[in-house]
Amino acid sequence: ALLVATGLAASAPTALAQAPASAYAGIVPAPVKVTPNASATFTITPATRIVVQPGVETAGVGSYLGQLLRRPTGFALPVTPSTSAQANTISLLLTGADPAVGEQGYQLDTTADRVVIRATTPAGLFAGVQTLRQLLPASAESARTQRGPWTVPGGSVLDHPRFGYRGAHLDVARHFFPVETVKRYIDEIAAYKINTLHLHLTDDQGWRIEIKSWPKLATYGGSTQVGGGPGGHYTQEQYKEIIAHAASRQMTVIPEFDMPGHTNSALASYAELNCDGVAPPLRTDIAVGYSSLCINKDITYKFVDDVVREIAALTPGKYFHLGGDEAHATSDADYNTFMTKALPILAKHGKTAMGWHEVAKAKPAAPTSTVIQFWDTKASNPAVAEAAARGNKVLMSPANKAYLDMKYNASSPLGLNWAGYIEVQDAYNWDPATYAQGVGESSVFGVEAPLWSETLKTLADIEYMAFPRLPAIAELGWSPASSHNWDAFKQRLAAQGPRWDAAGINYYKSPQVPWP
Ligand code: TNX
Repeated sequence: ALLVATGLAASAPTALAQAPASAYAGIVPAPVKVTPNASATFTITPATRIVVQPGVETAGVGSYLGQLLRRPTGFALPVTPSTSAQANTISLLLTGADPAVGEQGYQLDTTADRVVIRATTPAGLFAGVQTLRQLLPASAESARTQRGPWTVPGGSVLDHPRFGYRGAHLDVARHFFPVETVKRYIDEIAAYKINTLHLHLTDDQGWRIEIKSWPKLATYGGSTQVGGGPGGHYTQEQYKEIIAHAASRQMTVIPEFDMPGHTNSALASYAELNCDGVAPPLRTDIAVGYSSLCINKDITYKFVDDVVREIAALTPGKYFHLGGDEAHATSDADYNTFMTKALPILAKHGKTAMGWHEVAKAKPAAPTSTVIQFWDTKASNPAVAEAAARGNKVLMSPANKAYLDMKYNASSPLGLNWAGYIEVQDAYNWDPATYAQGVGESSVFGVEAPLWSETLKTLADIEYMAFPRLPAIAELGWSPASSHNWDAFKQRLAAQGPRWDAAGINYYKSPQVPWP
């Protein structure tokens, strides 16, 4: 049955095409429970208001929803505080939600005269708003005024995530991306209920954030990038701006400072950080595994302390990522020494450590609070399994499934292929709770889709690699394991295409997906 059975149907075929009858069947990530009611349709009109509960907490989500809908509709959509839902409103309430929604879920009920989203937290309301977006016609994603009608098919959704952590990682070190690009990526991935942005802020080719006690890190260490371009860095004010923008999208930022390897940009900036006291040249190639901090110099730990202290003070989130990957120029003994000294520095500054899975091999073992990020291409990684057995949580980012920088196929114009080609179905067809041996559901912290930027220079490049694979990873993180089904997913994904077209997102039109 067509849910947009309005009088305009005959004269407005595009509106019809943009609002599929099965809007509830096209939601990504798939909700836990959906109950469409084909006999009711709510329509946003010039008189529609957004209701938020009095107090600041829901107001932020209400004003975000207003910003989203004002541009395509051209309506005023005032945000008004009230304690209850009313006619011709979209209401965001922190009362009355089914307890099953937990801390991040929501309930969304659409009847002929109102839409009500209920949750126990602003994050839950925000997730409900993302589902509401996908029930509107695709033209609701346009930055310019469209004609509507702005219908929301009647029905109810009860929804909550499988994993509390659903992340995306962005490498701003190999190529630097300006604040506006990062903000836009945040907006795009928030639509798929990603709640964490892991920013890879330093690597051999560039140091991308101001450290006031070591100023040359950014001004010199950030002055180039892969291929020799001018690079760049964020001031601390700009970093705060990124964090604030992420927070407005209910997203937490995790800063990564990759150590002790992947540190050429720091070593090039300060000669005293090198064991031989000689600064190497800046690097613009894409080799890995050749650089190491000098493990036996005291100044190394002064450097780590200063960086962690300055960044921890600006970072509201609990986690701080210390990298730890591919330290091929650091001996095992030195790696152990480094982690033994560096991990307590994070704790001293109030942060909990995350590290790439090499950290699982450190001796003595990293504290069980350390989150291990699995990036292997093999399911068997004994050190990670042992860490899980000790009680460490594991963040799942297998490189041959979740790496958004891998090419889709041999003719992909962007990307690398060291972990293989990853078509959309490959990105989707794995289970975070059974993929790594010895890492069961209760050990899984969540899922994350890394995007390394050796070959990526622009927002359009980022979008092309992330869409449609990021929504596939997002669904693995959010939707119940029982809903996992490629044939159903590819249909849901197809329904996103017109939204990305309307939003101007540059996506890969995979032949595996039946785009409309
Ligand atoms: C491996 S995976 C790396 C990165 C590269 C990436 C490229 C990991 C923890 N390290 O340094 O950018 O491959 O795909």
